[in-house]
Amino acid sequence: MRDISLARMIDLTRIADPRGNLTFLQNGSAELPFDIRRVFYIYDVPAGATRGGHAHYRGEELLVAISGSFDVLLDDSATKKRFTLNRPYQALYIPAGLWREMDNFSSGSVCLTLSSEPYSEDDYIRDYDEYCKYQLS
Ligand code: T46
Repeated sequence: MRDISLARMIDLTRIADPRGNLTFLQNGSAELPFDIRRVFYIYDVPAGATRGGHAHYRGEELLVAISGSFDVLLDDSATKKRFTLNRPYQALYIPAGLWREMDNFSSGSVCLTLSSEPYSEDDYIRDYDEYCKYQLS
């Protein structure tokens, strides 16, 4: 059973500056739970759209709302927890094995995702019933 309590918000380093603030992430930093092997971002999300609807067998992720806001609903088949991401200096850590759905994207929002794995469709569970069986295995 992969437990939802392992998911958490992480405060990232923020370098405040009158010219504008700066946040960085690099492998080896204490705040990073894994080494980054892939980066992708989701943008131009239409109002009312929902994304996600899957779990990963191996992939761990950090999600950051680098612009705007959106919600992430995590589910371990026993417990659900909703997180609102709306700060570019906060990341949601999603360990492997949790079901996730994303909604409430604000206009102009951008979801930056850092992943511990390269892309592979084999790492996805996209059927919720299958996911619940996996959680019992
Ligand atoms: C996740 C959430 C937060 C690729 O070819 N390479 C990639 O690295 C990714 C992420 C996706 N794709 C392809 C696979 C699909 O044909 O892009 C298409 C859309 O992917 P998907 O429907 O999985 O997108 P989301 O927004 O539902 O989920 C994505 C990530 O897939 C997932 O890992 O946790 O963002």
